[in-house]
Amino acid sequence: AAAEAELRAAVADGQLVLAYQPVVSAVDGRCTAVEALVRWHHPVRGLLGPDEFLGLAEETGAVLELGEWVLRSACADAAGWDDGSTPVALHVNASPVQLAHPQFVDLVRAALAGTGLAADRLVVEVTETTVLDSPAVSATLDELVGLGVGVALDDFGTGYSALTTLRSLPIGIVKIDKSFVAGALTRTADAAVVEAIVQMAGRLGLATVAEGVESAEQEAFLRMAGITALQGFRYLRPAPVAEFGRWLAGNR
Ligand code: G
Ligand code: G
Ligand code: NA
Ligand code: MN
Repeated sequence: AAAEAELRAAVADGQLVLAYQPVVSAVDGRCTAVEALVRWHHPVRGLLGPDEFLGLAEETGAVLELGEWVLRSACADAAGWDDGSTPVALHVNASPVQLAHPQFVDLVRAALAGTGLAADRLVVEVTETTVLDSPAVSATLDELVGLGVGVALDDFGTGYSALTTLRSLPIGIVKIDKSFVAGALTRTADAAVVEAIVQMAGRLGLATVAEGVESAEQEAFLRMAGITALQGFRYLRPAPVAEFGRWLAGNR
């Protein structure tokens, strides 16, 4: 309970910050999107990553306030990157608890209206487990798509229901989990999985993003496989908003 109170206070007291990591086109290397990743500047423990507090946030429901803060802050930042000619989509992660909340769509609508970000600039990232767990999630995703918001399936390949999920939900983007990218050059099975996902997604009319790209060799393999876009330390590590803004100015 102490930890929960501490987390809720962190949201209210401005201890959360966002890091931004770009997604670049596999065709020309230009930035097409950016993912917002939350961190907690803890007054005593220092900078914490999501793995250190999202579990607690989910269990306690504090993830609702946290998620609202992330949405509003990221949409406000993204509205500031609009240069009128080279659109950059904003990817925001949504946890199972957030997606299952009856007010989630209202929250998204309010964040867009409050910041002036166009709905078609926003993409909500969901995981396969999220999608599996709740039947109501499907209706929520349909509503988001109705607004013009995109849906990306995160960490693809690590869950159970990959194929049926892609067919039955309004997903536009598949993000291939970084574990497959990490193994693609050395393990035949990982390379085969990447190639199969890209081909299947292509047949379904979905875009593909490879996560965790670190080397030129990985990038070359992914391009050969027909990937749409790339994300990883090779392009930029998740960066504070000002640093991402400077990087974006030279890469759009
Ligand atoms: O960079 P990194 O350690 O931030 O990301 C770890 C995990 O935390 C990723 O799986 C990412 O999807 C998740 N994550 C990052 N930011 C958020 C957020 O704002 N909300 C939710 N629900 N998950 C996030
Ligand atoms: O699950 P989600 O994909 O949203 O998580 C993104 C996580 O992957 C974050 O923790 C982020 O810091 C990390 N990440 C981003 N790019 C790379 C990369 O090139 N290599 C590795 N190992 N991790 C990465
Ligand atoms: Na993500
Ligand atoms: Mn992922």
